[in-house]
Amino acid sequence: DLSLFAKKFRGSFLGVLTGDCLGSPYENEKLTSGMRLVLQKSFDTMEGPVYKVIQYTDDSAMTKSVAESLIEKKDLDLKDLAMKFVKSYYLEPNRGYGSGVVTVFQKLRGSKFADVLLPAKEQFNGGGSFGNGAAMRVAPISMFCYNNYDKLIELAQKQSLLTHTHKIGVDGAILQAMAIQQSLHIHPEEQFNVIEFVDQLLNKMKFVEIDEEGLDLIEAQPYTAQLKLVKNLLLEEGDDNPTHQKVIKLLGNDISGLRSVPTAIFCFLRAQKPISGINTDNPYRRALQYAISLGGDADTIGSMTGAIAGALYGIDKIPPNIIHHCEASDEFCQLADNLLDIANGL
Ligand code: 8NA
Ligand code: MG
Ligand code: MG
Ligand code: MG
Repeated sequence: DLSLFAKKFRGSFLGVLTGDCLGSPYENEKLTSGMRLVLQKSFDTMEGPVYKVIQYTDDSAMTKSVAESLIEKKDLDLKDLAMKFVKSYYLEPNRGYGSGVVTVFQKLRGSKFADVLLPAKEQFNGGGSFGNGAAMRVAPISMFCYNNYDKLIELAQKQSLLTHTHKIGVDGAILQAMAIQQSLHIHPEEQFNVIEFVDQLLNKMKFVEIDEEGLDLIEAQPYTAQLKLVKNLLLEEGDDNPTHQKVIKLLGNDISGLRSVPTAIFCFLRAQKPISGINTDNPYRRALQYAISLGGDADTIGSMTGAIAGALYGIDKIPPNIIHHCEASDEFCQLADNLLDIANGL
């Protein structure tokens, strides 16, 4: 029998994988209500016998590297992680990486990893990437630091700097890491308050989003502002509220950290209650299907939602056939188990 945390670690890892795999066919799509019906049918099919295995993309590939490096080095070793990212990219370059991050991989390899932090700093004329790439791969950090909040913040930030140095890219990873850690510490049978979940994140982000002056940001505390919107949207009543259109307009569904990480947190929390057009009793599936139904960066938002939801519910609540429809699911289970051993200092 697996321990509670073993189930939760597996759940979060398989959350990353299932969200990525099931979301990838919808990446860059704007879903009509007809397509959301197709999505419902496709999820129904995925809960049935395995008839095909869906490939994972960059989200899972990079998460896998983070996990493997933490397991091997028993700590965050930036040079080792940079080498693992680059090796994984050159072995399988067609996993759907962001167009900017490929430049980082080329420079890392070209410079023989002389200064692993330099290529990321040079991105976008020195501004750094604000993409969600550092957030989408952060789940193993939440697990490695599941009992240590200060270390969680430190390592979530550090691992970001290999590819994303823009404050939006880094803080998105920190926020996603916090959300996963919070979920790990909620009992799956517990009735928890979704507003309190957001309030806890708001209290923590207050201390992360300081000293923003001088940055060319619309808001001084942009993630805090988005989390307040998440709260307001969660307070709306009715199965068909808020509308997809409203969520996409206010929270976003794109490749930036700012307009995808709070969206994933919202999807996870909104799915605690029924959502019209999503016919399932399983809250994990509801969260995943809802996240993907928003379209846009569907694999990454699906994957981040899956990581948070899986950390709460654990692997027992993820429909087994959905797991088996995804490439490398056994390997992801094994990584979760190994990471728990490392996190517990074994
Ligand atoms: P990234 O660092 O390359 O950023 C992604 C994109 O965001 C860049 O290519 C730019 O277009 C834009 N961007 C980021 N920072 C800036 C900036 N400072 N100024 C102007 N533009 C900027 O990649 P990432 O690792 O953050 O990945 C983010 C997303 O890209 C993920 O969803 C990932 O899956 C991937 N993606 C791939 C496809 C695809 O077609 N395969 C489609 C969408 C997203
Ligand atoms: Mg992807
Ligand atoms: Mg990744
Ligand atoms: Mg994506």
